[in-house]
Amino acid sequence: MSQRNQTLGEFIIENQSSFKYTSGELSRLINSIRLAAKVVNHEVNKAGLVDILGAAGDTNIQGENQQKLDVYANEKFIQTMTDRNIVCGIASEEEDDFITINSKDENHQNKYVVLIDPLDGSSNIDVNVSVGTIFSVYRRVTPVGTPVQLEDFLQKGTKQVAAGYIIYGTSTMLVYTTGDGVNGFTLNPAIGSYYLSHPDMKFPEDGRIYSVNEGNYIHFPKGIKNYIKYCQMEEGDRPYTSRYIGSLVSDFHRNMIKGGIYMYPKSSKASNGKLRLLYECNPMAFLAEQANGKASDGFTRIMEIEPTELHQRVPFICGSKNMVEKAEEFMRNAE
Ligand code: P6P
Repeated sequence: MSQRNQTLGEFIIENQSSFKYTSGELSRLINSIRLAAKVVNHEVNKAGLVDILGAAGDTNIQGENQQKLDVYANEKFIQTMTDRNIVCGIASEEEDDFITINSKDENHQNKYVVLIDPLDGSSNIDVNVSVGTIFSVYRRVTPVGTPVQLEDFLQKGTKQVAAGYIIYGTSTMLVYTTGDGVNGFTLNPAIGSYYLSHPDMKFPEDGRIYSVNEGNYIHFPKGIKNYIKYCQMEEGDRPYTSRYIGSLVSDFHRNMIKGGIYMYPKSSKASNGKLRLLYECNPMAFLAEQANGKASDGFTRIMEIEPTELHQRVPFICGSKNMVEKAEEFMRNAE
């Protein structure tokens, strides 16, 4: 049983035995993410003071301007996991292709791959709005000791062994699951330790918050339009409240605590939506389901979608179970 104010390190050790792949490697992986998050948090928190704002001048494979902090966060997470000889491969939103990491110890071959969005919502950085890091962990499927392959990354979300996010907000939190519930740890920046502040997090079955960019309303499918109008109706427990931060991690985190639904549907402008399946939707779906929530593309469970490309996008609806099921009902009825 986890105790409040337990440190993340104590929690990992106490729960390591409950993880079916007990080898300590996953614990070391979570620890490396914890360390990188502290380093990135330090930079995010002083972004306004140091010339680290603004685009790095390049654009990533998504065609999005790379903010310097995007590049910095990407480098820090990759370097931290590489230096600690924990994973055999990394895929990142900021990298066109996956990165192969050869073990430094021929007697120990690594078996995990990590997929990461190093700084999601980065367009919020220079307006001082919270941003986040999202990560997803799989066991490789190709032979241990051989170079990692694309198929090690193109696995269904149901195969994830761990997933989580760091939210750089009014406080910095690490929220993750290894398939045995969701726990949230808050960083005490004064001493650099994370403390278990949100044990066993759960989505309320229902909620009163809907999160969607209504600026795209006219481009949405009819089912989504009908669901948004349903949310706005004066009837029963509605109208709901619209809250959209423009940072998936922040909207998801608030909805998990208060109850709510987040939607990034497909549209006539984006035929598969905007969010990436492998390092945004799958990890958030794993967390949602572990917290009694739900995540689909409007018709199919996100974690059942068979990946075909590293940076593929999917429509994403995620949050309180009853709200997601109501949105799915509107999508089905509009077919
Ligand atoms: P839009 C950030 O770029 C992101 O990937 C999510 O964090 C966020 O919810 C969404 O895109 C915002 O996109 O098109 O509404 O600005």
